Order: sequence, then structure tokens, then C-alpha cells
Amino acid sequence: MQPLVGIIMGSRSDWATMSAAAEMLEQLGVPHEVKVVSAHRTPDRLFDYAAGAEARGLQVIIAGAGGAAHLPGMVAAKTVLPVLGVPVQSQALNGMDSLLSIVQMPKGIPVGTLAIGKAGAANAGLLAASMLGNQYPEVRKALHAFRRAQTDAVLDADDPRLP
Ligand code: RP5
Repeated sequence: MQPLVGIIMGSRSDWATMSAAAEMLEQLGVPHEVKVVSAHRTPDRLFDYAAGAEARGLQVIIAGAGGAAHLPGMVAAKTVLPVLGVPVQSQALNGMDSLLSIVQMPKGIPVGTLAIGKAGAANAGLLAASMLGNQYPEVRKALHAFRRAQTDAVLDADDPRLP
């Protein structure tokens, strides 16, 4: 099926984090693609990917990177598609560097920034699905089911002393 969401990341090492976004989209039945696209190691690939994303039918791009994380901002500079940025937890600064690099975009080129690490990646998947839900009723239905199951899981195990 034609991918609607593009998940990109600066390095193969980001997959341990970004796989949470892919798993969420998988669970919600949203067609997606996954690629390593590095802003500084493969700048031409980054430009081609971002510039061609809309024509290829992508509707949302999720971009994860760590350290001086310029990938989401650079992608956003080359497309009007919504870009969701995931700060990957870096070793040196625990992801604060990634977070600030992604969230502090100057006025005019927005990047919707999620939390550091796997929670942010999973939420990026959910947020992408919410956006698609405006146009694809089956995705909205899957989101309602996800929320119901999440609520039920808490209510069904609300005594923390029990296993
Ligand atoms: C960034 O540098 C990547 O997004 C990754 O989070 C970080 C480290 O990359 P590797 O040295 O593991 O390839 O570009």
C-alpha cells in the first residue's frame, strides 16, 4: 500500500527509539515507510526526500535525530507537509541537546516536537494517525479503539498490589 507517513532518522542507531513510531503506526494500520536520512552525512538525500515527499503521496513526516538534531528542521524547510520531530536521547547530554535543537525552530518553519526518546516516538505515531484521521475514517476508528483499550487496561488492573 502507498505509504502515508514517512519515518526518517539520522542514523541506524536511532532505530531503537524510532521503531516505537513504526510499531504504533503498524498497530493502527497506517501504511508507512522507514528510511535513514542524515542531514549532515547525506544532505542531498535529505533534500530529495523532503522535496519529493508530497508528490509521492506522503502526508506526514516523522523525523528523529539526536545531538545537534537538525534533520527535522531541514526537512520542514523543504516541504509544507507536517513534520513531527522526535528528539533521540543522546549519550552526552541525555537528549536535552536533541530536544532544544528540534523544538527551538525560528518563526516560519514549524516542527511539531515530541518528548525525548521512545515515548516521543510512539506519540509521534499517534499524532500522525490523529492528523490522518481527519481524512481516513478507518484510521480514526483505530484511534478510538486504541484509546478504549488503553483505558480498559487501567480500569481492569486498578489495584497496584495485585499482579
Ligand atoms: C545523529 O547523530 C543521529 O540522529 C544519531 O542520533 C546521532 C549518533 O549517530 P551515530 O553516531 O550512532 O551514527 O546524526
